[in-house]
Order: sequence, then structure tokens, then C-alpha cells
Amino acid sequence: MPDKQRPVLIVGGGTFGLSTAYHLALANYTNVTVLEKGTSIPGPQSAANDINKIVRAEYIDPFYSDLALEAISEWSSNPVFQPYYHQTGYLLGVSGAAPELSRYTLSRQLNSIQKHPAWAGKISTVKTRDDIKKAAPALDGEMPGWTGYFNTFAGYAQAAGAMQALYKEIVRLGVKVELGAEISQLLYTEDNTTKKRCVGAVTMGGRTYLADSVILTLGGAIGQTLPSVGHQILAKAWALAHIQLTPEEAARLKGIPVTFMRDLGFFFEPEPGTGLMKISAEGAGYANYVDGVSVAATEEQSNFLPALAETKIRCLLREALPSLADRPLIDGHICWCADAADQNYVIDKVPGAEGLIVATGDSGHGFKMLPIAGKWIKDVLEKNGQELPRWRWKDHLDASVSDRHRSGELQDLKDVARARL
Ligand code: FSA
Repeated sequence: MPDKQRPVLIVGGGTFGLSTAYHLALANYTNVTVLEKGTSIPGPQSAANDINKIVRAEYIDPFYSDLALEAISEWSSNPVFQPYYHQTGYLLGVSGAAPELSRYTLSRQLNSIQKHPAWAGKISTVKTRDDIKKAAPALDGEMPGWTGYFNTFAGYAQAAGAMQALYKEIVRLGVKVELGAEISQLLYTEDNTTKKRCVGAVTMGGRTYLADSVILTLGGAIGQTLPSVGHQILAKAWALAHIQLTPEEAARLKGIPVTFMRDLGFFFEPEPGTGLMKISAEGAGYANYVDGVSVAATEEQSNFLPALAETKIRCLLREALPSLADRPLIDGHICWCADAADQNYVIDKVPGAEGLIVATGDSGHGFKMLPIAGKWIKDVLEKNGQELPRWRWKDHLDASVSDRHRSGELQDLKDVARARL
């Protein structure tokens, strides 16, 4: 068990980083520092820098359904998170033109909750337009061939809002958060008698932070700081954009379920207050290969909407909400995740470096775990390793050949055509 007064350094103030700081502070660790390269929380490069994210528990792998259920319970009851959780329900399906893979993924997701007691009476099958209208009367498009199911026990969280609230909370609990603190290198000690040990980090600004334990929570940027992570993680991005609704339109769409057609993409109810509606395009995602490894691109490089994403977003709107299909798409950009070879998180000690822990591999399903993920990372710190095989370091796996649940082809950023907006 580590001495709770000794310094712990968390590098990266995104979802996993803040959650770790929170759980360490709750467990009475008194010397926790978070370094975040952005000048705000959430940082501009964090995947959590978003108006909303899906909160759902259907998973191909039911192991995560139980964790998501625990997270939903925190989202619903913990005063830090509760104001940002909206249980609007989740309409999950495929459009009439969906490929077989999307249909297969859908059926496996439904399986994970169909017989689960927590969802008894909360799922209804959607086979016709009338079924959809029952779940979401405000969707007025043809929705041709849309099938799937409606799950009332799910919804979304206001991502940036929840991050800001958690930031406030960890500061109140005594965590130091340094903004604008990008690290240039990790610090190691090494001699003939001792093992290599990570003892802290140095920032671009030249400040040194010494610590007994260093936890890297860098999302899709992990490969830059920790090249030894190798091919088990592939930084991948997905595209999203917003449309501006009038107050009348926003009122009409208030409370609609998160609507996700697996082959096209998904949208949320308009953001309360602004009337902005977020729409994401689904697909195999985008990589950014540099010297054979995909790493998260810069904010500047990520500030565009791929042409294919525009097509999918407009198709989704045309089928569900035709009067909005030609609306200008605002703030189109791509959002970086750390995709793991088997979609399992990687939360473990880094082999060959004492005192260094990595928590990565969100695989696009990390944000909903904000209230609880830090507990798992604290466990690795306290047990000095990962007990669960699925979350161990696995550099023998290659994330570039592993995607068996998303349809489409992964594209390299260099080859992506941009939407002309
Ligand atoms: O856990 C969730 O419900 C998030 S799914 C959102 C998404 O954009 C995926 O659709 C995509 O395939 C990737 O995993 C990033 O996250």
C-alpha cells in the first residue's frame, strides 16, 4: 500500500485523469497533482471536450454492462454528476441500408441487456416507423427500414459540464491541478543496483514534478509520451458537428432519446440553453500515422469535417428530421480516442519502469465511466499491478487489425477528403 502522503502525479486531465484524482482524493491521498496541457478543463484535445456523450450499458461484452450499470447509478445519484445526466432513453438500431456487420453488432448489444434484471420492462423492439414514433414522437422523417430497439434505461451526460464539476470537486478535495502543463519528458532513475524507476516529469515550461507514482492518462496521445505502448493502442478519431436550432425547434426536440443508427451515426436532444444539436458520424474512424504509429493529431489538424462524415450526418438527418437536413454544420471536427486491440481498457503498471502506471485504451467507451474509472486505476496503484487479465498491458496485440464491430474502413488523415462547408 503506498504512503498516502507521498506525491502522486497524474499526467493528463481528461476523463481517466480527473476520475483518478477524484478517487485518490476520496481515499485520503493528500498529495495528488494533475498536469493538463490545455489551459482549461476539459482541455481542447480531451475527448470529453464535448457537449454530450452517450451513457448506455449495452455492450457486446457483458462484463462492461455491469460496470456501466454501476456508473449509471453514480450518474443518477452522486450530486457531483447527477445534474449532468439526462435519462432520455436510447434508440439503437440500423437504417434500411445497413451492412450485415452493423446488424450483427446491434443484436449482440441487445443480447447483453435483454435478459438483465435491471432492464426488465425497459426495452421495446422497434420494427416499424410507428414503433419509433411511440419512442420518439418528435422524429418526423420516413426513417426507411429503421429497426432496432428502444431502451428507456440509458441517456447521455453533458460531458464538458460534468468535467468542470468534477474539476471543482477535486480541487475542493485538495488535488492540485496545473493547467497549460504539457510534459516534455518523464524522469527516470536508473543505476546498476536498482530497477529503472519513473520519478516524475518535466514540463515544456521547464518545471519538474517529482512523485513516487506517475499515472499516464493521455488518451489518444499516449503513444507520443510512451512509445513502448506499441501497437496495442491505435489513436483513432470520429467526426461530429452541430446544427443550430431555433428556440421553437429546440422545444420540439427536447427530451428525444439518444438516437443511434449504427451504420450512420447518432444525435442527441438539443443542448439545454443553446439549442445546439450534436450529430456524430459512425464508421471505422480516422488514424494519424506518424512513423508507423497512429497518434492523436493536433487541435488544428483535427478542426475539420470529413466529407464522408458530412454525407452520413446529412443522411441521418434526412431520414429522421428532414427539415434540418440542409442546415449549416457548425464546429465540425474529429475527436480522438485510444482504441485498444480488443476494446478493453489498458490499466496496468508499465513493464520495465517501477512507479509508472498507464490508463488508456478507452476504445470510444470511456466517458460514461467518469464517475468510477478512477477506482480501477487506484486499485492498480495500491495492488502494484493489474489483477484482471483483460486490462493488462498487452503489447503482443495489434489494434490495427482488430476492429470487428464497426463497419467501414479506417482512413488515414492524410487521405481524408474534407467537406466543403
Ligand atoms: O460508449 C458509447 O456509447 C460511445 S459510442 C460513440 C463513438 O463515437 C462510437 O460510435 C465510435 O465507434 C467510437 O467508439 C467512438 O465513440
